[in-house]
Amino acid sequence: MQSEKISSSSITEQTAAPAALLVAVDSSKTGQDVVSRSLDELEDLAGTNGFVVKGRVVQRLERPDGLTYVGSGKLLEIVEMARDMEVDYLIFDGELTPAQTRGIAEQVDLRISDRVNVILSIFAERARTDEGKIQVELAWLRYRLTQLTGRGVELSRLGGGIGTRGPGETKLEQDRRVIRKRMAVLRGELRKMEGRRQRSRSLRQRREMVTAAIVGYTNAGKSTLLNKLTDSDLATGDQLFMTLDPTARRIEAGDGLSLILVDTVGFIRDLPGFLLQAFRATFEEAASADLIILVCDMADPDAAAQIEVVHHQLKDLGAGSLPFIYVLNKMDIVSSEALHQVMAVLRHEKADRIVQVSATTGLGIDRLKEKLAQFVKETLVEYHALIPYREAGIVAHAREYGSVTEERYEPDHIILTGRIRKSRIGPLQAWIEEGPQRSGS
Ligand SMILES: Nc1nc2c(ncn2[C@@H]2O[C@H](COP(=O)(O)OP(=O)(O)OP(=O)(O)O)[C@@H](O)[C@H]2O)c(=O)[nH]1
Ligand SMILES: [Mg+2]
Repeated sequence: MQSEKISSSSITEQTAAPAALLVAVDSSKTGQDVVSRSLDELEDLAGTNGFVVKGRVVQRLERPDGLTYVGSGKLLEIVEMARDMEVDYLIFDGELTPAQTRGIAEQVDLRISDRVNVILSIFAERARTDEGKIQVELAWLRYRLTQLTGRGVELSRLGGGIGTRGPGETKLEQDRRVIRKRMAVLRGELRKMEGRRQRSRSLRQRREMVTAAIVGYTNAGKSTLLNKLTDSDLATGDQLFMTLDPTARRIEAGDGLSLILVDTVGFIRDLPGFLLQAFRATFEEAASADLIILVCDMADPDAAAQIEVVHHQLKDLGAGSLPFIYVLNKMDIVSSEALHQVMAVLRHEKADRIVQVSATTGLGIDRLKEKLAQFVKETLVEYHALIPYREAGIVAHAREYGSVTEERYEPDHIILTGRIRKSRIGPLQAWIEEGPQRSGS
């Protein structure tokens, strides 16, 4: 976010942070509770983005107005308020359409932003790796394009009949072309990076590594938990979207088995589609894991609703049917309301899939480690197989999806011993010694 520098001679309390007023619409559908929580969150987001929030305005409407979001009358009222509070920004709790952005700008002499813009700005500030930066830029461009498209339609109508071109339209077409070109370049670069990641993913599989993705709402304590589990020091903080780049760490699970833990980008309500799209590769990291560790912020009264948001978005990413472990984090400062509601949401889950921890005090961490070790053991099976030479291809399969500890070439078969993912045992099954198929032979 741009912010004016204060000169050293400045003696007022005025800070460089721009002041903002939050604006929301409360439709009968949403309800007051939901609106006020959404505004709490928007206030956090705005704070993370460097704004100082001076107040909130909620307008009851069936749905946001197509041109002014809150209606012209209300908008005038808001302008008055903003003047009294010395506010420079209005931040709308939603995604403004191009028509609304223009409609509001025509009536209001203030700077305008919305939830999507705020989230995008945070992402832009946070991205550290090349991949993260490219993803953010792609998201910006995709956003710009939707805004331009909307406007373009109207301008071309203004331009007259078919074949005539208004000057605005030509410029727009140029803009769009430039954007599309840049997007193509960025996509190409991303593909190269994804290729690299794919390779390291299959490397992990070949090395028999079971992977767990740590997912959850933003600020739930995912990175803190990963640090605690693996004695690392990834950046954490009481800010939204601290983590934008997935980081993997290895944890020993006993008996010489280990597990790869992957930290991920936090989820949030109304994550704009184009952002999800831009970060898809990152989120897919979670979808390709063997286990989802879903971290909940038990200090947040909204924890139960956050679990549902995460569930929903994971399902969209194709990770809905993976095995889950629910980690109820921040139990050192748990809100009893959150605990009550979360337990209600998880009532159908097996009790041994729920662990209460505190990633800062270490409470419950050993129990979680035990569960992870148990999961690794359940995921892999030990086998001892006699493979006929005509099936020698199975040896490569066994190497790909597990670890081979013994490989001996006897006159009439290959003796193979090792561990393999249960889900990949198929081709080996018939040749396992002491397995049901071989008993008696
Ligand atoms: N009291 C308490 N605070 C915690 C606990 N776990 C995490 N926190 C705090 O919660 C805040 C967020 O923690 P992070 O680990 O950055 O959260 P995250 O889920 O990685 O957040 P994003 O990367 O932004 O999505 C930090 O200020 C942590 O110190 C806990 O068990 N108890
Ligand atoms: Mg994090």
